[in-house]
Amino acid sequence: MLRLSRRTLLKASAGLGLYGAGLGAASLLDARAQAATPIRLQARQTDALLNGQQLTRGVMTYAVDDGASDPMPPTLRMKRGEAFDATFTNHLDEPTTVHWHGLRIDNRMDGVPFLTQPYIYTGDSFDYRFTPPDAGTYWYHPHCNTLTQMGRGMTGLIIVENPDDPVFDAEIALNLRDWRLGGDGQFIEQFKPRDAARTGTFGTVRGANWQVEPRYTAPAGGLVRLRIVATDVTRIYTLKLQGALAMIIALDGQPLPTPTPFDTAMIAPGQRLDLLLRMPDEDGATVSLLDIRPSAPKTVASFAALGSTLKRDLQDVKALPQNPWTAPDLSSAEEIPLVLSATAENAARDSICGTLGYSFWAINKVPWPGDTSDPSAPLAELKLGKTYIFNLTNNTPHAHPIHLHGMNFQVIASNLRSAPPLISDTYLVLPDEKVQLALVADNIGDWVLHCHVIEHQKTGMTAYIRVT
Ligand SMILES: [Cu+2]
Repeated sequence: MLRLSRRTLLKASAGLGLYGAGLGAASLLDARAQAATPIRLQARQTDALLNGQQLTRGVMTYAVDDGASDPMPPTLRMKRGEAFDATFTNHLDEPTTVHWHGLRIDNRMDGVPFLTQPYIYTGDSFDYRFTPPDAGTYWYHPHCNTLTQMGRGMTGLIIVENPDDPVFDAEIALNLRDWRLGGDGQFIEQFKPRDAARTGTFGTVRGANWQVEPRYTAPAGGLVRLRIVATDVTRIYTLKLQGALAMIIALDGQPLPTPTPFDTAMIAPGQRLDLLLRMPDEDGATVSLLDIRPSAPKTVASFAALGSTLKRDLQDVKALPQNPWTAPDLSSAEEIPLVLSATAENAARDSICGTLGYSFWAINKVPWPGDTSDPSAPLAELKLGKTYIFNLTNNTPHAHPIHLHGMNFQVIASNLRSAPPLISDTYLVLPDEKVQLALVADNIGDWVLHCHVIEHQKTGMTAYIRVT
């Protein structure tokens, strides 16, 4: 399904000269807009109703002020090219950090303990200040004791606005993630070693926006921007809509040059899908968002048409404005091998940011469990401004969403599918796939790349590259 729909996408967008040289990331990264009014962001522990029946204790979350009533982490709104300023305070009983997934920002703000900043102890604060260069749909989460902290709730959405975006009749953002709860509604063990060595351990309660099959309303006959973010630690979704037509308008935050008819799409942990949904004309008619992977379709969320029809037309909507992007110079590119494999060597030592105690995975034969000190040497050292091609080879029988911090890459070629010329920060590499990802090293610093199945990340599938 995925291959077909991504191939369709490629056909639709091929040959348009898309993603041409933009402003260049550096110019926007260097731009420092007027100081924003700081928000106060905190990590805290709470109780929450996650399965619709019992209150779950020991939930970990974010809040923007002390009196927050909604337990779900707030969706943070930023503006492209304008400063964002958050004073973050840790009210958990353990250290944490904040990583801003997909935002190409200053390395010191990237939130990776040991590599970019010290972890933030209980009661301590850290000022996260940066200017997002790209509009789109992103998210934030910890990079310390990641499986526990994310598994217990710490995954929130980020919407970076562009004043030139088309106006929609409604916007709905969906934070897709599951929970590992027992029959009493309380957390059970976050992972099973035998599953960590395979696809990862799945949740027992499926969720969207911390609800089970939530239902929303939107104007009948209206155009809805649906921002979908897969923040689960394990689950790969294959999404399909029932009861309405839609167009894909952005993937992983990056606008498609031409909106493309939506059939199905696979989105893995870390990835985002922006749809333009045309609601039915009839008041009360319902649209369902389904996950059809692996077998029996499950309803993720539904949308009911409300009122008399607005009679909008899907074809009315133009492409979202492109983000700045420096096209890789493939003629001068240096190639870097990046081989994913299984291993049993070097089980992780204990760390203040948590280890799972196992080693199952490696990148270029080196297992590093992430969130720990001593990551050995960088996988590669890159020169600022130069183009590189990662030859990513998956020698495992499992799919891995490989996420790179701080920079975007462009998909160049794959041995399994027509390579959509997508720009992204997270690529789902399929079993036995070899794919080429090209990028211009345009952001100085040490940048982690890792599998976003967090059990894989935490049992060895983590490395970092250095840009100087
Ligand atoms: Cu993986």
